[in-house]
Amino acid sequence: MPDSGLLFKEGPVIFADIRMALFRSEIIKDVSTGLNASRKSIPSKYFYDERGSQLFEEICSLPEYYPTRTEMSILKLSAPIIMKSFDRGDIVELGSGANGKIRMLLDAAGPSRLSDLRYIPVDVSESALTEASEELLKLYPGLQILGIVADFSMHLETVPCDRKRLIFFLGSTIGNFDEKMREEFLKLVAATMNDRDSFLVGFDMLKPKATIEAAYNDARGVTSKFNKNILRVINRELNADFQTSHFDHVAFFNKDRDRIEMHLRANRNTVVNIEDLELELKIEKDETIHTENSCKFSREGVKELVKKSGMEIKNWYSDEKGWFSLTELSLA
Ligand code: AVJ
Repeated sequence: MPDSGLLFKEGPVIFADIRMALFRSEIIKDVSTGLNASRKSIPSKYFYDERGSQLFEEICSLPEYYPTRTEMSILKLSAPIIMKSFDRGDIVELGSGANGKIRMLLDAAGPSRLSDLRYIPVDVSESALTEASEELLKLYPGLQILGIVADFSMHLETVPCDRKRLIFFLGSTIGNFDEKMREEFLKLVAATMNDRDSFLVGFDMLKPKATIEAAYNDARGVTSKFNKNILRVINRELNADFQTSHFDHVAFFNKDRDRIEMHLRANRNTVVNIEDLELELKIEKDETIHTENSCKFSREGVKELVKKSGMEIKNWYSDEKGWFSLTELSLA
């Protein structure tokens, strides 16, 4: 990884890293706001360092974690329809991670259209981007890839929009935003779209509470490791000394707000030093640090959100149980 310059090349893939310069001031601001508050929190985007991204990939193949499998099955069936009239354009994926969902689209395009397509993954995790891109190039030689290391919620303007685009926002990552941010984010994306573009958004739908809670409390404890990893990120980035064993993973469905909440709950009184914030944090037994919200949606909720954002639903793809939805949006 280069430490200066924004553009770099790894083999045939071009990367633009716009995150580096801003990362430090962002994490300082976010963590100090979150941990100085009376109800402590850390933004969920800090889960995804190299280890966190790997743990998330592990979560995706857990038997309890239904969203990935379900969304994949929907993508597989809908990809031929989505790709039907799409050629010579860019496939943008916001928060692409490493799980290669985009393969379904590339497979549906077929080898003859591949060289006219460009894949633009945008992710905060450089390691996830590099790995995913290398993997894709092996499978689809000739595919052009422009990887953008960025927090897509802040730096949408770095994504090219000079060609026809399919923009993917999968995995129900939209569920990590609160209501206000969801609407704002959709509006931001809409503002970068042309009439010919489509925006494909994955929504995890409401379903029995036990099913949802199991997905965030897996038997093997991978989600627990993933949750605690955020403390290791803070330790490394801000010279802190959180002891992960002093915290327990807690995840439950908040029925009033239709969301899974993840917290880290102190299992004893503990003192944490965060050197770079010059902060000595006293955390009492049973106090929690809120690390993630993952909202679950109703069909009505999705429709309302889309309407408010100035877009319309062109297609709605779902699995037979209605557990997950992939909506294809366009400008209204
Ligand atoms: C990819 C962010 C949507 O909320 O389900 C998985 C992250 N957190 N297990 C989700 C996650 C705990 C995931 N998102």
